[in-house]
Amino acid sequence: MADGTGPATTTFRMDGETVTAFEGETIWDVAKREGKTLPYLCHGDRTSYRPDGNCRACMVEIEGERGLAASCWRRPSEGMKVTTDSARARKSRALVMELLLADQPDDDDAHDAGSHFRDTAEAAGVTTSRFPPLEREAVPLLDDSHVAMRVNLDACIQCGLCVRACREVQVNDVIGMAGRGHGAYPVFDFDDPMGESTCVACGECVQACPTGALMPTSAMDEAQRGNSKDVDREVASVCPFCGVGCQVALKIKDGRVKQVDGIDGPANEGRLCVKGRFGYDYIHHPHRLTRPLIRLDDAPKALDVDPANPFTHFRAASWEEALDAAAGGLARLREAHGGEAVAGFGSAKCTNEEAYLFQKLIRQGFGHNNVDHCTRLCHASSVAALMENVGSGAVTATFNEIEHADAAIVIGANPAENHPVAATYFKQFAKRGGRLIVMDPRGQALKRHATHMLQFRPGADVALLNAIMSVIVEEGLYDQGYIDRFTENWDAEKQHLAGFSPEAMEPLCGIPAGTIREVARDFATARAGMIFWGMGISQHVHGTDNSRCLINLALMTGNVGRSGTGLHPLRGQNNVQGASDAGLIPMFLPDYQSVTDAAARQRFSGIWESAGFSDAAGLTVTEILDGVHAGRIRGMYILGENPAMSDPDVTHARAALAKLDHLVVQDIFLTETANFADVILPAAAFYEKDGTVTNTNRQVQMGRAAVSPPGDARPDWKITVALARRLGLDWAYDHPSQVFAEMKQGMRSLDNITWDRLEKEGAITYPCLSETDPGQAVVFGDGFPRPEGRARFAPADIVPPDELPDDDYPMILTTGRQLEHWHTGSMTRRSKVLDAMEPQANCSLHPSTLRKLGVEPGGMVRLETRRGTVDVMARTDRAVAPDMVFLPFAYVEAAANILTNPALDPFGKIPEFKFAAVRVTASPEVA
Ligand SMILES: Nc1nc2c(c(=O)[nH]1)N[C@H]1C(S)=C(S)[C@@H](COP(=O)(O)OP(=O)(O)OC[C@H]3O[C@@H](n4cnc5c(=O)[nH]c(N)nc54)[C@H](O)[C@@H]3O)O[C@H]1N2
Ligand SMILES: Nc1nc2c(c(=O)[nH]1)N[C@H]1C(S)=C(S)[C@@H](COP(=O)(O)OP(=O)(O)OC[C@H]3O[C@@H](n4cnc5c(=O)[nH]c(N)nc54)[C@H](O)[C@@H]3O)O[C@H]1N2
Ligand SMILES: [Mo]
Repeated sequence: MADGTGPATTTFRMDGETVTAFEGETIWDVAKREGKTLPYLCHGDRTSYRPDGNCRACMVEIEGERGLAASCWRRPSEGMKVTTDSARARKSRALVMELLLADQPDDDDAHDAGSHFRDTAEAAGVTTSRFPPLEREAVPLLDDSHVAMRVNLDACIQCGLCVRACREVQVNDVIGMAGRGHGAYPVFDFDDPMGESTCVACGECVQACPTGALMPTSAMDEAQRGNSKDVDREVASVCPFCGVGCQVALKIKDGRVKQVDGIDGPANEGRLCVKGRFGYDYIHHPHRLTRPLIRLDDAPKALDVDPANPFTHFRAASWEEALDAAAGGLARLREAHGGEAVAGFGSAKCTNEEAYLFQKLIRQGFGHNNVDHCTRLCHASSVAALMENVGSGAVTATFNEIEHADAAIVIGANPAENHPVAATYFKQFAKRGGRLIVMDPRGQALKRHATHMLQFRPGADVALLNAIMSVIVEEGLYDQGYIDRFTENWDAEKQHLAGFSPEAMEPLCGIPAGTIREVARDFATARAGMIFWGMGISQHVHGTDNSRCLINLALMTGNVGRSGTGLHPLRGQNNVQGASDAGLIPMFLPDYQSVTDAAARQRFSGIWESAGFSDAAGLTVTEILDGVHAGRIRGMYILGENPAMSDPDVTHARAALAKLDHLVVQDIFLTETANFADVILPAAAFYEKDGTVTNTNRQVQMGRAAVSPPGDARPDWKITVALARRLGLDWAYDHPSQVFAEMKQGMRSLDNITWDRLEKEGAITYPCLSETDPGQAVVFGDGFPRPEGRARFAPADIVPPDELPDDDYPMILTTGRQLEHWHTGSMTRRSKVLDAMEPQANCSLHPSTLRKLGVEPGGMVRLETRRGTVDVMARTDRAVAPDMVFLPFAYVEAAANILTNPALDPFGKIPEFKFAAVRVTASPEVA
């Protein structure tokens, strides 16, 4: 291994000393290990890019060889004598730098005065060049067509790193090289301006470029000058967007984030996507809440903010006054009507410590379990099925394990847009020859990489999956040994599947029986297979059944518990895994200990040194809002959630928020939800506070404050503590590390994981077996946390979607996400780059449907369901079936959830966001 831990293989001499190269190491690697820095340009310090030996910046002398050798490429052989610092080698390296420097802009005009290239030249003693610039073919110079990145090819040294960044690492295949030799230069697609190419703006090329030929716009001035070293400090943290949990280096200048680079976290290994790299600036937006706000007495509770002046219904208040008002209102309801009159929504965008404090506040302060968060709208059904049949709700293997798989299913998930860095690993897997099976009613970017793309009927997952499994039974492709050893209820499942032949299911799911058979064989005969899924599986009234089928499929093929196998629901929010683990769930205390278990309740009352709390499972997100309508719930504390946009049937949800006697909202912006608040508390954003978060891989990671919060905004945990004290709780925390230490007392999952270790190591996966174990990437190799260690087969029947199309509402509405926007848009619509890339509310329809409607692409359509009406711009998209319309839910002016169906899955209590009957017409002309 190149990290020096593999077996010793070769002994040779370097600069007169005897040294040992481990298997796979190059001369460059050994030199680095020996503390000699040899220059490099063609690889990223060997961490994310393999060397390709073409830049000749690292030449060394080998005794007995006429020419010099590229040390990054050459493997040592036994007894070889290498000189790294001979005059000849040094001269040759300096010459390479001098030739390259001849072509660069002058120092004063450097696009990146702090570039790796300039450092390398300087280290070689080269600051000027004696050579004239090389004659080049006409190379297009400045390309400023992209909002996030600038291309200045006069600084290009043809190292090819950007091409490899785009093709090998991110597998986007946008950048290529045009021209030859020294005249070569990178082009986007077929020589399009970058901004008009198919580039998805992951910025990997910018991160890889050693010269500043590719630079983030944010780090350059008008004259195309920049200096990546001109920063005050660099802070390592975790991206605040999705559950992948990419580690980032935040480069801070004058109290603001100037640039974000990916660093070597266990999930992302240096990679980022457009949101992580370019979407950070929402934290500096002028709309940030900077002072506590109190509603004006006569202000109506309605969603009627004037975007130009959103604060008209509120007045600024001091923290003292606002906290008194916030806690006083909740305490009065508690006194008058009992604790059950107050409920809470916590946040999966905040830290583990903040989630833990929030659920503790509701349970300890109000005595019940009516506390929930967005997991209810997300993977609640997946978790229900996993808890029931596997005994644990978390993933059984990290997504990075796909490296060791030879088949993988991605179903009801669109990772290229929603987990883009995970998608890079999936694409690399397919490129290496892995069988990638994508199942989604809508086309998507992974289609191009898939061995099979099954574009089946929405809502028909159980039919399709049962058909696949019936083939596996019929053809005897199941793993009897695994089934006997690790499972129960197989006979029932086997019999059940007899009724689901591919021929019988073909008309229901729309996939030819022959294809179903091929896919079944492809997956079942794999040595190691993984299953990834997302909202297309979970957000249905039969979401739990869908997930049960995926579990059945993994179990019957023996694909759990080994490297390259596993069940992986791709978790959504940056900290939805951690918030769930911390007990932000109405039926579970921290670590999924049931609230109905007296011993578990006692454990926490003991840790909290307080009286007990209710033994009844609490109400879920949608049930709490129903409780408001029913008059049972009169006050709420909502922290870092935007239910006025994210709940199904938001007209109903907004009416509930308006009906509350007392609503406390804690957010970083005046959201649609905050519009209904009595008191608004301004919180620090993620990059402004310390705390841990847990990603989809079960990796607990350290987030670190990089900048100060604006104005009087405070970290969420501090605000919750201040409220708790005013509610009569004896809380004394001065730092999140104390909260973490308390969490460890009640959570076995945090065994061997300490704050100190996280500060040093950045990330630890749970379960973690010892003080030195980085954590277990794959679990359940020796059985499941269920009776007798056995997972259970759970036969699932076909349940149709709740609201089928009919004459009045003849089409199907499906909702979801886009790459550039985050959920309800509160953050991403306030990011300059992301908002510029996707500025307008839109829906997607098949071209033939648009033609029938008589609407041009870009024209307006009207979408009507039984809940409401939305007018929105229509795009043409062949990925959408002719009888469907896809609508993202990020846009308040065309809010998807005005339309969605609130019908719930009976087990996970998740609404059917992915299916509603809709009527689509051309919008009436606007006057
Ligand atoms: N850019 C961006 N990234 C995000 C988010 C975001 O808002 N924006 N949100 C994060 C969160 S919290 C989450 S939960 C994840 C969600 O990530 P995903 O699960 O990928 O989310 P969606 O786009 O809602 O839906 C996924 C897919 O389900 C398909 N689908 C629809 N109906 C069905 C069906 O009946 N069966 C099947 N099999 N598939 C169907 C859709 O066509 C879509 O491609 O993304 C996370 N990442
Ligand atoms: N139609 C439709 N609806 C859906 C879905 C769908 O696919 N279709 N998906 C569902 C899913 S999977 C999910 S997860 C939910 C998401 O639903 P929500 O969680 O309600 O959506 P977000 O927009 O992520 O809301 C997070 C809020 O936290 C705030 N915030 C960000 N950082 C901080 C911080 O550090 N502190 C505080 N206090 N606040 C902060 C943001 O400004 C924002 O208001 O939406 C659900 N709704
Ligand atoms: Mo989610």
